[in-house]
Amino acid sequence: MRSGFVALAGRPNAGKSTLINALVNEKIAIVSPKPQTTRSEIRGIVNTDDAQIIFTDTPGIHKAKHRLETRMNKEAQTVIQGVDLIYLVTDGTKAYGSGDEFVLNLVQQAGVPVFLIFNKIDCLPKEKVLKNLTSWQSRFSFAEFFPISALKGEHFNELIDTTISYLPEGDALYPREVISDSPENFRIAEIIREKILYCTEEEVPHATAVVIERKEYVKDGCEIQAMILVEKPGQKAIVIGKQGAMLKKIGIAARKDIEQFLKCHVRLSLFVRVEEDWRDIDSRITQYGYGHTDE
Ligand SMILES: Nc1nc2c(ncn2[C@@H]2O[C@H](COP(=O)(O)OP(=O)(O)OP(=O)(O)O)[C@@H](O)[C@H]2O)c(=O)[nH]1
Ligand SMILES: [Mg+2]
Repeated sequence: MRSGFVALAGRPNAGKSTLINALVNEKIAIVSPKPQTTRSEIRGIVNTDDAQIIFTDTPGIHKAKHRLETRMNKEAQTVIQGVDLIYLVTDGTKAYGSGDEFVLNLVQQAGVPVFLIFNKIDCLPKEKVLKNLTSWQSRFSFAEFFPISALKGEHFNELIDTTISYLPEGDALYPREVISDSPENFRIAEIIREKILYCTEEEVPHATAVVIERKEYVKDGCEIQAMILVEKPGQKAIVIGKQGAMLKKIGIAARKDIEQFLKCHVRLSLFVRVEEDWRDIDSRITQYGYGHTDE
């Protein structure tokens, strides 16, 4: 039996969360076209007959502007330092840049094997894939290269088998039925945040936090009350929309996904509150459950 930890690290928007969802075959991490979607580590567990792989999705590493972002980067760096193997996930459609170099340096410091996961190849002709891969090859002695499409989710058997061959001998750390250890309320809050990421633009999605204030299972389903925190009154107006239209749209989309997740009927009430500059207030960031905490 082999078991071990694998970090999915890389720049924002590379497809790390899409990949972890595909690997565990369940949507455990939210995904969006906007960078900095993931704010905290998310574990996903894959079991085979003779192995257990504990994958950890991490926030995309980027130049931080707020305390929240510094803590997101720290979260990724802390995860990288504690694993047996790293998947450096990269968007194959983008040219190698200084952001990649920064991430590569961090990954190198971990001193464990690194797989280059060259993602989004469904968007690239084969010749381009080879050309872009070559430009990565010279920069670091990657243990393995895997050109993939996390979105299409095909050909993961070889990736899983090779990954297991790099893990140490050891017992399973999680019971076989556990796919993720994220708390239920966090997953629900994240689903709501994902809908906000899709429905709003510019600074609004990044300035948003979601907290579950009440959740009660009743005989015909589940009643949930969630608070959406934003930083400015103008952002609150946008999230609520004209006559509440935006909040309604977010609520309908979120409820559908939460019902699928909880497998029961859901009554979802959303509220919006301004919490000025929360992204620079440590106690708030901790309270909302984002980023690395030193405590
Ligand atoms: N075409 C294509 N799009 C992809 C693929 N993988 C991910 N995407 C898209 O890329 C965008 C970002 O995906 P995420 O999985 O949220 O990326 P991430 O690396 O987790 O991003 P952060 O959480 O911000 O660090 C989404 O719009 C995905 O649908 C892929 O293989 N092909
Ligand atoms: Mg992500």
